[in-house]
Amino acid sequence: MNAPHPAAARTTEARQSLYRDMSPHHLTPLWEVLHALVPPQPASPCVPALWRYQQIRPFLQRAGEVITAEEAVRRVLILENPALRGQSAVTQSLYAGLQLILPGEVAPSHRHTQSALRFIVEGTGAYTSVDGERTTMHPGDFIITPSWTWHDHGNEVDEAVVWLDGLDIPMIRFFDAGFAENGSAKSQAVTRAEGASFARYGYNMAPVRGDAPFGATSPLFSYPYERSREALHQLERSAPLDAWDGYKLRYLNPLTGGTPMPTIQPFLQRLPAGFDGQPGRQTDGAVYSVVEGAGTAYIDGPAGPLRFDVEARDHFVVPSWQTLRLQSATGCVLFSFSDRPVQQALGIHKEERLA
Ligand code: 1HN
Repeated sequence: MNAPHPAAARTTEARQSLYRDMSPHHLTPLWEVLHALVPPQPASPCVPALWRYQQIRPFLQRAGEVITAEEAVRRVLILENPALRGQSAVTQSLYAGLQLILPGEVAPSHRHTQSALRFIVEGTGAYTSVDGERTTMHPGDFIITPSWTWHDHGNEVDEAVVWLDGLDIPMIRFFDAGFAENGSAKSQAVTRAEGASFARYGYNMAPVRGDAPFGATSPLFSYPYERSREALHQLERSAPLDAWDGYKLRYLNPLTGGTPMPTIQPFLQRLPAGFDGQPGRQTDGAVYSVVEGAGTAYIDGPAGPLRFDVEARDHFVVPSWQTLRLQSATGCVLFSFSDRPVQQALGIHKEERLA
């Protein structure tokens, strides 16, 4: 190798000496990091990951043996992105976990700035209370805990109930904007009949007077699977199949037609038997919960192509801007959620349909 030109060597030395001298003053040269700061395209540190229910269910069982829901406050196994261990994050902006509540247990009342969704994975009959109203959980129900609303969960039936929690924890942490407090009672007082929110907002109608009770969040806090599944079923009979998504619907806030939660958009989709989807990518990384049936997710990113063969109750994450292709030989239903509403509010959401 040739020795560096003396002039070049002097320049390098002068630069290094500048960096060294100014570093104690908390100064960094942009030109050394510019490329990484504004990459030509998204370069998520996240990796695709799969949690097979059959493999992880025993850990939930063991969690149920070593700690009560009350002691834990929330007995949850966090689905951590393998590339973000220790950060309680499934993507850079989202948190996901599987929560277990056993017969007779209560997860005590509290509230926080962070918004939560629940997607019921196993068991029927536990309840969640939100703002004085209980709702009973059934597999496939999508339930919202709006920001800063009191919420507690309980199980008064004789089977274990497990659900997927999706929260905007990393986003709120990023903004340093989170508050939380504990309720004075273990379970909040019930002040409205079960179904009161559905009666007002669940039939494509809304009260003539009154404001949105939860601000930017949907006033409908339970979206029963029976209804959403029926919507997909009717869609399948009447609408053309989308070559990328199959039949895919977004849950909506009935008062606005927009996202039910300001920070998270949930979706439900059906891949009919024999579906062989086209590849696509989006800037919103997404968490998937397999509701019914089985299928295959092909995810292609910087780490190379991956294939996840999934079945009901499995969960997987697709990072931002990695290519996803879905297949199902026998048909399946998928629930998913992402930070799309935030990206759309910022005008940065991007989708690319490849073929
Ligand atoms: C929370 O309040 C729940 O209410 C679940 O069930 C998971 C993760 C972090 C912070 C709060 C719940 C949570 C959480």
